[in-house]
Order: sequence, then structure tokens, then C-alpha cells
Amino acid sequence: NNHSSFVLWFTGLSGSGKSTIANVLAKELYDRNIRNYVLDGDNIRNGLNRDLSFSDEDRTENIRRISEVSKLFVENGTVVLTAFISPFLQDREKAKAIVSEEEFIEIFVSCPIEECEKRDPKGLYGKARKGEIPDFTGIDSPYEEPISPALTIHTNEQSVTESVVVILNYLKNRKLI
Ligand code: GGZ
Repeated sequence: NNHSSFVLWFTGLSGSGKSTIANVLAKELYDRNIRNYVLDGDNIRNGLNRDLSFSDEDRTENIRRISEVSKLFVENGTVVLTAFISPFLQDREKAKAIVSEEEFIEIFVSCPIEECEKRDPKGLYGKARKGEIPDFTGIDSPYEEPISPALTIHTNEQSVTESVVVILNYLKNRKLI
């Protein structure tokens, strides 16, 4: 399949649905013969970035390394889907500059923290409320919302399937797929 590659940069709170949407979308792209790769906590924070904590400085370094890796994948002709909280505006701006502005598509996975906390798939919000996880995003560490993302997905109002369709339509309209 002949297409230019790009990065779909998902950003949002823990439990907002970034990884879920990215993985379903990855399958849809694969089915269209579009080579792609999902970068998320499982393959990055457990490997390349296992030395990093959740301090502000380490989150910044986390995002910087992910941006550089994404750039390599794009050079290789692979569409990249990144699913990290990436809470800081400035870090996402730097990510855009590293990848290149034209190839960076920011997708805000928006979900009220109350809803994320209700979902709490890994029980992390519960632990954070009890003080067992310090610097937890949305509780005692900030999340800075994107100012002008390419797309905003409201996962409390839209199903995963609906969200994926919205993103696929956006990519079709931009003639990226
Ligand atoms: C936020 C944390 C924390 C703290 C562990 N704050 O729901 P999850 O589990 O799977 O997603 C969260 C993930 C966040 O890692 P990122 O690399 O995406 O964060 S950042 O972009 O800010 O660097 C959560 C888990 O790691 N987790 N401790 N204190 N999330």
C-alpha cells in the first residue's frame, strides 16, 4: 500500500481509552494493508524506558524518547499509534517538532476523571486515592489538555467502534489512507 506515514498521537488520562482505541484502529489499518505499530506502556515503559519514573522530569524524558522512536518508524514507512498520557503541553509540542509537524496528528481522548476513576481497570485510581501511588495524573499530578488537537474523542459518549470510525474518516478526508 502506497501512503505516507504519520504518527497518531493519543493523549488523555489513565483509563480514558487511549490504548483500547489505538489497538482497534491498528487492526483496521492492518486490514487495509497499512503497516503500523502501537507504542504504549506495555512495550515502552517495560523496555526502553524501564529506568523512568512518573516524576515530571521522567515523564518529559519518556515522551522525548517515544518521539524519537516514532520518528524512526515513520522514516521506515510505518504508521505509528502512540498511547501515552503525555500530560504536558510543552512535551507534546516538542514531540510534534521531533516527528515533524506535517506527520504529527494529535488525538485528545477526552473523558471526565470521575468516569476514568469509575472504570479503574487496574485499580490504580483507588491506590492513588489511598496515597499508595504518588504523582498520579489527575489526582496529584497535572494533565494539560490539548489546545487544538486534530481530533477530540469523547469516550464517555462514544463507543470504541464509533471512535475508530471517526478517526478513519478523518484520515480518509485528509487522504492519508
Ligand atoms: C499516571 C501511572 C502512574 C502515575 C503508573 N500517573 O492506566 P495505565 O496505568 O495503563 O496507564 C498509566 C500509565 C501511564 O504511563 P505513561 O507512560 O502513559 O505516562 S506519561 O505519558 O505521563 O509518562 C497507568 C500507569 O502507567 N501509571 N503510575 N503516577 N499513570
